[in-house]
Amino acid sequence: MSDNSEDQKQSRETGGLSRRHVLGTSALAGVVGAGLAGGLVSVPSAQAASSSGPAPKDFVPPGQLDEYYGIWSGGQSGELRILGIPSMRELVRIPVFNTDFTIGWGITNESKRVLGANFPAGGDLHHPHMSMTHGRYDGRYIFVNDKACTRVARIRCDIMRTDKIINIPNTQSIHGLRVQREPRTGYVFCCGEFRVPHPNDGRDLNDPSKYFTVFTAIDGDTMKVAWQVLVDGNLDNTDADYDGKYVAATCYNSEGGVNLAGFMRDERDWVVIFDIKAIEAAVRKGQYKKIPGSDVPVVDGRHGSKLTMYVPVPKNPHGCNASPDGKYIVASGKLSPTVTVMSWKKIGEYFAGKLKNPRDIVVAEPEMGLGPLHTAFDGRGNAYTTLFIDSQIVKWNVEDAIKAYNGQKVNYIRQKLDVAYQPGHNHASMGETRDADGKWLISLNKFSKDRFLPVGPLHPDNDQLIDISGDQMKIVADGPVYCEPHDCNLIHRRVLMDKVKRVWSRNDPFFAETVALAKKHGVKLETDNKVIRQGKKVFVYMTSAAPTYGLEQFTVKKGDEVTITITNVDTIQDLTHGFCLANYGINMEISPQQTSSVTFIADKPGVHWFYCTFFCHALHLEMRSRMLVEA
Ligand code: CUK
Ligand code: CUA
Ligand code: CA
Repeated sequence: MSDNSEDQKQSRETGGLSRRHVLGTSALAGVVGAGLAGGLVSVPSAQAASSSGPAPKDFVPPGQLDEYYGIWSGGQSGELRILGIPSMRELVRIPVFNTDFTIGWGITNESKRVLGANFPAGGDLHHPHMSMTHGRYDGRYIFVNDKACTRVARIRCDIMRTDKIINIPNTQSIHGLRVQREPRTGYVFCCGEFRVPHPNDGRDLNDPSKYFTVFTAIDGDTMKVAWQVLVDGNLDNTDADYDGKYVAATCYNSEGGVNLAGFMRDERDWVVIFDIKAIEAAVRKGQYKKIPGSDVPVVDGRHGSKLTMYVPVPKNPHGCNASPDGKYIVASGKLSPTVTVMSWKKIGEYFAGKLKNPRDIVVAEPEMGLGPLHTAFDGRGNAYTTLFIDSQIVKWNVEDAIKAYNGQKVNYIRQKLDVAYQPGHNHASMGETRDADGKWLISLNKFSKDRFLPVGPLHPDNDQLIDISGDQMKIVADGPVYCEPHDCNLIHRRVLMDKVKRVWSRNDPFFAETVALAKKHGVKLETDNKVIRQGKKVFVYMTSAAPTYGLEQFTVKKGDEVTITITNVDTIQDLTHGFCLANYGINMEISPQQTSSVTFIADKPGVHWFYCTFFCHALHLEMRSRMLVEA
C-alpha cells in the first residue's frame, strides 16, 4: 500500500521534528535572547521559551501540571508506573506483582495481605485499564494482568496502591485484559493465553489433545471470578463493546499447536466473540461445569456453542481494539498485512440468527503494511495502527476502509509515519472511551537502538509522543523507559486529580486489619508508644513525628516474633517517614496519617538501630532509635 514518495515526504517531515532538535533550537534562542538582554544565561524559563518562539508542544513549564496521566505498564518489573503527559516525566511507581524496598511492598503486613503469603518473586504486567462507567473512565480502579503468574490485580486510584490480587484458575498465563464499559466495570475480562491440561498435576503431560484454556470474567467490585468460558484455540488480546453485550478476543493458536511451526500452520486463525447475556443466562440456569480444583462456573464455548462465535481472520491476529464511536472492533493482523474491522451491530444480528456466516460481520479488511499489532482511535473517525516490521504508524479512516471493502475506489490511508523503532501498542488520549479527544498518541516502541546514550547491551524502550491534533501526525518527543511497557492509557487529569488523596485517611481499609489488631491490644495508635508481650510474640507500637519515633528503644529476646506497628501522626502532605531496621532487610514507608506494620523473627542478637529513610526534617539523620535483642 505504501507510496514511496509519500513515505519519503513523511520521513523528511518527521526528521526535522525530533525532540533534540526542537529543544536545541529553543535553548539556543534562549541563549541569544539572554545575551542581547545582557542577563546571565541559565536554564531557559517558561518565559524565555515563549518569548523566543513557540515552546515545544510537550513543554510543561516548571510548576505547571501535565494535562494527562499516563498509566504505564511496567512489564517485567511487575509494577505500574504513572507518567505526566505530555512531559513524559515519571511521577510514581506502583508495585503490584513485585517487591519494592522504597515502600516495603512484599515486606509490610499490609502488602503481604494483598500479595498473599507465598507470593512469587515477580510478575509480567502488560495491560493496565481503568474502570469505566457508561464508556467513560470513572477514576475508581486500574486493573492489570500478570502474564508470568496467571494473576489479575486491582489498583485503587484514590491512594494509587494495589488492593487486590487474585489467581485465575483453569488456565496458564493471563495476557489480554479489558474492562466492561456499559453500564460499568463490572466485569474485568481476561484472556488465558497458554493451553495446558486441567487439572495440571502431571497426569496428562504430553497429550496436547487434553490441553485447553478459558476466557475469564472477573467481578471488578469483589475481585472474584464470575464465570469462565471454555474455548477452542487460545486467547491473546481482548476488548469489549460500548453496549455491555459482547466482548471479543483474538486467537493465534487455533491450531492447538505446542511449538512455533504448530502456532503458524494454518492460514487463518480467528476472533472469538462472547455473548455476555447468553453466558450469564447459562450460568443462572446451571448450564456449566466446575473443573476439579477450582470453584468457578465454566460454560462450554467451543465450536457449536450458542454462547460464542468464531470469526475466521488472517493468520495469527494480535491487537483487539473497539472504536470509540461504539460501532466497530478491530483485530490487527500481525502476520497478515491487514486489519479486520467487524461491526458490533452485525455481531448482534449473527447471534440473533439473522446472519449465517461468521464472516458476514466483517465490514472491512484494509491493508496496512507489515506487522500490524495494535490500533488506536482519535474520535474523529481515524484509526492508528502500529506496524512492527515496517516501524511505522499508519493513520487510516475507518469509514473509507469500509467503502473500499465494498468496492469503491477510495484511499483510506491518510499517512504513514516512521517511528523509532518496532512499535507494539500505541494509545491515543482518552482513545478507548467515549471521550476520545484525538490530541496525543503514544507509540510504545520496543527498540531504541541509537536514540539515547548507550547504557549497555540492554537498551531502554523508546516511547514516542505524537501530536495527532492536526491532519498530520507529528513526533514531538522520545521518552526512554525501562523495558518493557506493553501498553498505556492516557487519561485526562479531570478524571483523577480530585479523586487522588494527598494524605491518608485514618480509617482507610488498606490498613484496617492492622488498626483492628491494635484495638484488640487496647492500643490507641495515634498516641500510644508501648510494647506488648504475648509469650514469644512481641507487639511494638509507636508513633512517628518528625524528627522522632515515639520509642527511643525497645528490648526483645532472640527468637521472638516481633511485630512493629508505626503510625505517622504528622498531618502535613509529603511528610513521609520511613522505618529501616539495620541488617534485617526491612524498610517501609509511613506517609502522613498512615499506619504500617512489619513482622519478623528477631534472630540476630545485639543492638540494631532503626532509622527514618525519607528525608523528613533537618534532623532526619538523627531520627533513629534502637532495638535491643537479648541473646
Ligand atoms: S501485547 Cu505486548 S505489544 Cu502483551 Cu498487549 Cu501487543
Ligand atoms: Cu522521618 Cu526522616
Ligand atoms: Ca496460528
